[in-house]
Amino acid sequence: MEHKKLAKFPENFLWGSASAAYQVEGAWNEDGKGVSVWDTYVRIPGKTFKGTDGNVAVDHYHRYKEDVALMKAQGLKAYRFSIAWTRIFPNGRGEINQKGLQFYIDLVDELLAAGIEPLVTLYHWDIPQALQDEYGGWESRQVIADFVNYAEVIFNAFNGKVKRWVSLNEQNIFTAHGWLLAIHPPGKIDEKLFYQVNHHANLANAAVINKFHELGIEGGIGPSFAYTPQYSIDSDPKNVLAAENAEEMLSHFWMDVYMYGEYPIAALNYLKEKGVAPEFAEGDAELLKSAKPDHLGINYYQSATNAFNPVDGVGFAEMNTTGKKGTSGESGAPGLYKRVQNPYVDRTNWDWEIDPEGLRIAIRRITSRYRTPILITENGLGEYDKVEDGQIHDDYRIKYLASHVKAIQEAITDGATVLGYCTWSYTDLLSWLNGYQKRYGFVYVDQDENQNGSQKRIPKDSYYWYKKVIETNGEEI
Ligand code: BGP
Repeated sequence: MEHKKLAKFPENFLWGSASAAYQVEGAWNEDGKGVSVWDTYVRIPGKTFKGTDGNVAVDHYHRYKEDVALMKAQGLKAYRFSIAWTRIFPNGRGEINQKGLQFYIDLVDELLAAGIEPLVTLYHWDIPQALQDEYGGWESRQVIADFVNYAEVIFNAFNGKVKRWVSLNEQNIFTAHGWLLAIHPPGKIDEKLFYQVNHHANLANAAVINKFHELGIEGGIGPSFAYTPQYSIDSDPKNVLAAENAEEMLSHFWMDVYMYGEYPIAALNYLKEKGVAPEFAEGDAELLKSAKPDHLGINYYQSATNAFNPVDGVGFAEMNTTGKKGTSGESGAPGLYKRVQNPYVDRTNWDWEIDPEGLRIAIRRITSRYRTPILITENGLGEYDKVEDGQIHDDYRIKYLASHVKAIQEAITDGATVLGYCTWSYTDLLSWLNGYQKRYGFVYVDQDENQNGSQKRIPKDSYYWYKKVIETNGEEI
């Protein structure tokens, strides 16, 4: 649809930016914090780019006041961050670690005093190692009760102060990477277990949403899904079906459960045929149906293009974690789809396709299938940045972000409800597998890929660009 004139962004639109505890905080063993699965995983040789870890990360734990001051000067309206479960309950449950909780109380108060709305993610991948050791973490249903118990403490501590919540961040990524591809903790390859783990995460998500509503917490909650809209390479029906398969298995498989409380028919049928479908216990179906997210969080980075993949076709391939363009292999799911290069879009140095139109398509598809308010909880460009005379001229990032903001505006003009936009990320931070050389921030952090540097903060050109966007409520992009 071509519009003669684009709608204005809503008055209270949340112009935000995001981070996650493990990627920014550091202080990995301070003030009583317990060990998370990521603290353990990064210590296994060969798992992350150049062995990078979040021991110090970008030292946000000690520098949060400086970071919030930068946000305030920029005029940021919202800051999305996650709480480390291991700071609250070092062993996953039991006695509250007051010092750990205090860090987040201070952070939230600092944000509120600066006029910035805190958006809190309950879980951004860092489950306590103690729970992993005790019962396999997400592999056991026991995790549901422990997660709800942890969340309840957080809800009560911030009721009235935090209005928008994210339950689970990118369940599709942490489960697939952890139990299917063995590139995130606990590093397993077990398809049946993967679907079961994912089912437990669905139940935990539903239970936490219900708890939030039961407690009558002010505001709204929903999961953040990593949505990659799937395209077909052309109009050959075989390829179109491959794209449908990908959308069903990679998108609806999660979002239908969040929004309808049911797995999509063709996907579940396929898993049953293969003998890997999740086992339902009594009450599971009802629990999934009963939870109603108030919004759906979307992390959007790219689209994906598909072609037919026979049963003996390509499977998973190495990912490009080195930043050498063109080094990612061809990957797919045999008998379902194969990911191919889209000739119409460019790619980043990490081979992520740059497709702003894809964000409009994503919002449109979600709006039409689920009719829910959408919160863009992540979107951004990971690139190399260079300091020149004390400045960072990241015009490529501005171009990326501006085109995505425009896509959101077009989607709003199409009739979608979008509550806000959080860029990834506020400061530069640890990219899980790609280390510190892949930068996303508005604020440069002086730390090289070998983790050497002063941690000095320098606002990039994109910082000033976003300041203007916020000031004009998106009139000037
Ligand atoms: C999302 C995660 C973020 C962040 C981002 C960028 O999947 O929610 O935590 O890391 O992607 O990804 P990467 O760091 O791999 O470039």
